[in-house]
Amino acid sequence: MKKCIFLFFLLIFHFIGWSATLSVQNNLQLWLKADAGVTTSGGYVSTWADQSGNARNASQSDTSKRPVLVSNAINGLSAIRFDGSNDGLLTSAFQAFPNKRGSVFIVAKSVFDGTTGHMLGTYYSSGITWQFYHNQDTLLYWDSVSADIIPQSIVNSEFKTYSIVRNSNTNINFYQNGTLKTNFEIADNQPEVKPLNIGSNVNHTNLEAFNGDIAEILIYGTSLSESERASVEQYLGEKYFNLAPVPEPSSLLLVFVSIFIYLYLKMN
Ligand SMILES: [Ca+2]
Repeated sequence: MKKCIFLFFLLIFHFIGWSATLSVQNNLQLWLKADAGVTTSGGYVSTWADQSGNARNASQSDTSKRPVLVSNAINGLSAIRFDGSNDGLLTSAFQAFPNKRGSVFIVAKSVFDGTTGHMLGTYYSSGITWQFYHNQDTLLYWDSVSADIIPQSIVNSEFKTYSIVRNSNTNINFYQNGTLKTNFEIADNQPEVKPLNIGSNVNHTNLEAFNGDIAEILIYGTSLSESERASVEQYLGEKYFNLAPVPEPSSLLLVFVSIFIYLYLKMN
């Protein structure tokens, strides 16, 4: 019985301390993850439900444009696969960069097919919009005013975490798997309130369909601090890339509680 109680506490410690949890949730505008909230029909994704609490669910009514839910795509977890032809999902309209600030995280795998692949953005035919897309191994930013390229930012057929932080009116920092790769200057603009296109420009004739998988997307309506950004990347790293967990203060407390209980039981 005493051993059972001890093991029970160890079990609690294990699940609280070592499961990947997202601790930074302030100003979270959109949170899509392929291991939750995916509605399929015949294997094709009709709705990818927003986990941020804002109900900005991504959906596709045209069955020929629905991506596929692939199980066991990365580290035993699911991902959404876009066919590079015409697949794309669309959210309700919102401002992804309020006051010209924002932080975007994407866990994705590109499969080079010789064409441009739109991963994420609000690209339309007119207005100030934004778009992150790739052309082979180069990630590009385009906002209808300014454009920039991040050379060799994409590795073919490999999942990576891409983090994009707009931390001033005119600067964007770009990180790959938690490492700063480059920063680049953009025009001092305010993107318009638009639905978010995922996987292709489903609202535009220039589809630029993305060929590859997306496992998770997080968009914050603020420029995250260095420690907040690192915390989000830690969560994604533990979940998808077997990054060693960093014990939180709460789990360290549980270790001491577990040891205390063990010693107490031993003495009695
Ligand atoms: Ca299709």
